[in-house]
Amino acid sequence: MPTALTRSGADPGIGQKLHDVVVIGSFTGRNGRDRTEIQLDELEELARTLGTSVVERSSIPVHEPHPATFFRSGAVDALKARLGELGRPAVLVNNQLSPRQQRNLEEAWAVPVLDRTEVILAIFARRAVTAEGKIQVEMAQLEHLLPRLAGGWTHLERQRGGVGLRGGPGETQIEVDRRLIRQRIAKLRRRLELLERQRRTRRQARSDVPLASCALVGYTNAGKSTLLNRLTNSEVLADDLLFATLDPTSRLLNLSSGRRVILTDTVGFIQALPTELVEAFAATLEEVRQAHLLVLIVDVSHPECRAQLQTVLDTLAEMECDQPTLLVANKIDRLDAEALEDTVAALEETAGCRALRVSAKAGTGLRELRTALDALAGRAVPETRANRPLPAATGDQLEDATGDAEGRAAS
Ligand SMILES: Nc1nc2c(ncn2[C@@H]2O[C@H](COP(=O)(O)OP(=O)(O)OP(=O)(O)O)[C@@H](O)[C@H]2O)c(=O)[nH]1
Ligand SMILES: [Mg+2]
Repeated sequence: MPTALTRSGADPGIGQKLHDVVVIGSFTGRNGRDRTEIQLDELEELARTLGTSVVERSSIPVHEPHPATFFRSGAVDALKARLGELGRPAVLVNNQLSPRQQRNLEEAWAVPVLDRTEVILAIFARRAVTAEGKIQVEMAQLEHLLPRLAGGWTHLERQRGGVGLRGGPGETQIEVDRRLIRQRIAKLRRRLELLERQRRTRRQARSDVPLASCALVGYTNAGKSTLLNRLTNSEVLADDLLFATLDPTSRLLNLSSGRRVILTDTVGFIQALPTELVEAFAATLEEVRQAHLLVLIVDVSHPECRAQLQTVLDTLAEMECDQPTLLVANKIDRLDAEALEDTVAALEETAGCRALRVSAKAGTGLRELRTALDALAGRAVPETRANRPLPAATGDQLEDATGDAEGRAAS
């Protein structure tokens, strides 16, 4: 069912609804064009994830962004005519637009214009399930909205019929809106801090039981949730959509030595993750930072898998994550032997380590993955009475009967 998209994404049903969209990107030089086309593929995927239908895409040469409209006036006029022919679909722009550029383009084209950050924010708003997830998304949206409140373009007015609480004499509606938004952000931050304290307590309770914790990380749609489900017989939502997972989910995984580890599925990474989101999702990302081990999953069948791996490595470096990491080349069922060799070699070169070949869907390579995890977990967390592996034979039996024994652990 195609769902409507609003500018903020927070209130589907209020504000402008988008069904058909045009995606636009800019490029400089010939090589730049190829890069832009790849990014537009991803923007189309994001649009599809939102339930909108992409009716056209175009890449426009931009040598120097125009301060007022990003694109040159010739291109703005040409697009205006084309948008008219297409029945005025909304426009998704791959570039980060300044509030002024965005406003001017909306006025020139008389259609909603969303930049990439807003598209991602709207998807996150759709996906958020837990209280923490919802607060994090709302905070990110308000942070994004704040600089965009300007004369004649107040989102609050448009979306919620204005806030209508004028303060002291001389305070304009925009100033009131800004003040109210700041207050709301402060309130959300306090609530988030409370939830973060609870999360910390849960994490503390887990670390009292000295089990190794392992976070599944990777580009969005790499197969993290599918792998978690496979390994622990769980039913976390796994779907061919970007950002199917927002909230971290943890499961207990029994390994064949009898050692147990806590496996946590996390939100996927994407290139140029909006800074508003990185800040708002600090608590969620903390799960990754705190894990003893990482399993870094790459979709080998994606044409951009090497660049995606690089994005994940860069993001982990920015987050100052330097835990022992297993590199997993996933979806090997989708490549022939030769292509697989080349791709895995390229990934290993990028990461500077060997990769395990896995198909989370078909269940290939999981034994090797479990063995590698087992060894790494043994090194990461010192053995105590509480976490000592059971004798191997018992461990095997456990593994055979893992079905319900594993799973449903700490969350
Ligand atoms: N062919 C094939 N498809 C796979 C494999 N692993 C996962 N998929 C598919 O890839 C898609 C994405 O899988 P998810 O497990 O949701 O990916 P994710 O990394 O959790 O994605 P986000 O939560 O959106 O970041 C789904 O349609 C899966 O069925 C695999 O080994 N082979
Ligand atoms: Mg997922």
